[in-house]
Amino acid sequence: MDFQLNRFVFERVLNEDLATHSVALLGTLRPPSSETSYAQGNTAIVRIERTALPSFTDGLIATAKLVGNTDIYAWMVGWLSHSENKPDVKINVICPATEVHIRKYSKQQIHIVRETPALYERIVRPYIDAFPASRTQWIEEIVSGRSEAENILFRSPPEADPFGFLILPDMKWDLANIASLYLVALMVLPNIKNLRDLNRSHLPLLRSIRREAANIVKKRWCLEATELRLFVHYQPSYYHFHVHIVNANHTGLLGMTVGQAHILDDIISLLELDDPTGPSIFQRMTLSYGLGEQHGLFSTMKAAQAEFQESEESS
Ligand code: M7G
Repeated sequence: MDFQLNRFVFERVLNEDLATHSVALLGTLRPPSSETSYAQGNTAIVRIERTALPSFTDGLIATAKLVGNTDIYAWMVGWLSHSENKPDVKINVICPATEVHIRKYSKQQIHIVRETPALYERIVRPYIDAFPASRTQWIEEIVSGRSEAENILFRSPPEADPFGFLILPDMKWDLANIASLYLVALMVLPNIKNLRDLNRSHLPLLRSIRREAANIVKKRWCLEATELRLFVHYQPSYYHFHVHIVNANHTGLLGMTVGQAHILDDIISLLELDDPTGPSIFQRMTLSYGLGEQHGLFSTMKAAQAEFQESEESS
């Protein structure tokens, strides 16, 4: 095929995939000269995909603009060359980064582990309790109004306590592109640490997060409630209850992996069906999820998996 990109006449976007940074365009190919024409038609599809960034980016970013910052975290957009166009990259900076951050962002193999309620009590709860308060200082900064105050989209009234929450843009979002809209609902108080702590008494809170998230995106960005994917991570990075609120079409994100992301609607439904008298379903069930080899829970949880193999072999 004789093809030069400058002969492509754009007609419409067929698809845009934010996860692979690719776009598929439909158009036509102008013939090289007025005399020639294409016997079999000139409809053309052009798919453009961003190539991998060089591993050493020093000097690569020509300009960067701060989007937001809280505590040790800052996020910005950047341009690879000096231009007025949309930014080329999104940049996150953590400084000073802790050992936990370094491990989280290092390349690693994932293993699926099963966490029974007994393993939660023996291994996971002590792990969570050992985190210093500084780990969630950024949440304290936001809740107290010292950071990101201008970005708060919803704050529940004081009478909502102890189940008050606020909704604001997540630092994963560039605040510009609705296709990648990403908000987070953060509990005001640190009394719910994770999925395992949820019980039927939290149903009004969870329904209220679902309702307010839908109200906000409708009012601000004209998105329907059905265009949102609300989910909770287990294991999360931060043990202070929060809900991820993401454009339903923004798929393929790492944090949406099966096992890690629990859709809020299912959590609500499980609690609605739960036995109101005993311990909650999330205290009784075995939860399975992927753990990277660098995760602080990895060695103990991996060693504990041998117990399952033994009981399966004997049954
Ligand atoms: P998570 O499930 O604990 O961990 O979610 P993850 O980072 O592995 O997804 C915490 C969520 O809070 C994530 O979506 C973060 O991007 C977001 N987040 C983290 N920090 C430190 C900030 C922050 O300082 N500001 C805002 N707005 N969001 C944050």
